[in-house]
Amino acid sequence: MTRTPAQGDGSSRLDASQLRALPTRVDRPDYDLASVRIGIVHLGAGAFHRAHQAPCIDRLLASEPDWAICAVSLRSTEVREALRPQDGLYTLALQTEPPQWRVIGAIREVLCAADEGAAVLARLAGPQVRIVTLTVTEKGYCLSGGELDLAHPDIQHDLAEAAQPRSVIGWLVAGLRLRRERGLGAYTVASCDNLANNGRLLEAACLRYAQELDPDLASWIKREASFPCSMVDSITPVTDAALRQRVDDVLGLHDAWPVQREPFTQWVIEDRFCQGRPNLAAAGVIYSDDIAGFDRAKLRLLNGAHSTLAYLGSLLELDSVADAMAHPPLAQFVDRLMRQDIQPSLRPPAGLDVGDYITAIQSRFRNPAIRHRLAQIAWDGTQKLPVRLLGTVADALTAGRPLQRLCLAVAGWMHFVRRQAQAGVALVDPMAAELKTLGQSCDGAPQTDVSRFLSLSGVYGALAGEPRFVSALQQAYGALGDGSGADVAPALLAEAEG
Ligand code: CS2
Repeated sequence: MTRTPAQGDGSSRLDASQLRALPTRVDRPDYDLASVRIGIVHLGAGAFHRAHQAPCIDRLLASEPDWAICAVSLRSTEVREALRPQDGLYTLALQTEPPQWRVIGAIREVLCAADEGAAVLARLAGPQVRIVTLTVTEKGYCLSGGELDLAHPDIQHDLAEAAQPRSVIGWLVAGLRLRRERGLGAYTVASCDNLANNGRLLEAACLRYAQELDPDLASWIKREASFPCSMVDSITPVTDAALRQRVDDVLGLHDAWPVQREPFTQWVIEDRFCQGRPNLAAAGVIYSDDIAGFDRAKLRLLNGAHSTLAYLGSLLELDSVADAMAHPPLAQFVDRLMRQDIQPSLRPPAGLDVGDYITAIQSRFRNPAIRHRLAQIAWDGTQKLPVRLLGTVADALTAGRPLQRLCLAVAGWMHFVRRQAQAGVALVDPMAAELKTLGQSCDGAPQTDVSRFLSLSGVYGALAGEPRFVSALQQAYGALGDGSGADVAPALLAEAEG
């Protein structure tokens, strides 16, 4: 796209003073930035929050000015460096054809907990803050086998230095502790991460940690705070150079960190807010008492299929989700996996037609306007596998349903890890060091390789001792041969047609 003089030369930075002069095709806040107040602290200021929850809140601020956001990165200073000079503003690109552009103003403050801990604590314990939301990914919860891992180095650190925590759990409880000391009410802690039962898991983790610090504090949190469960959905590829360039061209200004997402977005949440909430429904949020029904369907179908495409697609040397969906054996395999293996394990909420839901997910995966890299989805397999695939495996075992397609997906991850480790490619995973050693020690023999992986007890749990699972996994691992495209494609075809 070429720049026109009317759009400026892209050398000035997006900030509040530029809002009025933005090109008309760029949507912008319909409220005065200076007159809204911070009522939400968000932990984990990554692209997903900025593409999903923040735009929702942005829609509400004109009528409910008390709910602007303070976005906190726990470790990295990058988001702060990008957004603070821009008065918290950034561009959201909705990837339709043509894209829709929107400057979001809901984030009125950006902090980094690593070097602005006092400011973060002051916000958390400020009387006007009533909700803390979080997107810190599965690993941010410091869980092992679904419970708080007290041996986790960050939790160990926080238990010793509770006023200067590092972990999400440590920050949430430090804020609550100070509020209690100040005679303020607790806040609602709303997890927006891809974990089944996310609110309950988080509540249990916070209570466990607080119990170690001070049992009275734990009782107070249990009584006063609330931890609604939620299901969040919107495909949000990482920001790439093409997006940055396009945004600068459209704005005629430089935006240091725009974000993008597909047009579809969903946020379903339990209506359990201990200190009130904005009218989220006015921004399209659904309140439901049956989050489990929604999140199981989403995590197992969408995320389970995503991870399957990521590992098997990477072995086939494909690059994006749309490329993987254009690969007939892989697309057919995933369709069967979703309809025949995952669908029977769901308890869909009233009104959800699972067949239509699957069709809609596959068409979102095919969206040609979005380039969602398989490498991004492949991150953090040790955290994602249990939530996305292994629960379905466990249910299939109990119900006596076939396991071979599900095991092919799980074995795809094993081959992926083995090949990356042996090629010297770094894995992005909290267990990367362990996976590297494990992958390097594999020799391609199904029995021994599979038993090496099954020793990752935090990943497989009790499944590692299930003979039917172990033998189906060995078979699937063997069927994928050496994990090269030449071996993977026929294995998929056999399962897609068999
Ligand atoms: C993806 C998710 O990166 C991943 O692992 O599966 O981020 C997915 O795009 C979102 O959950 C969609 O809501």
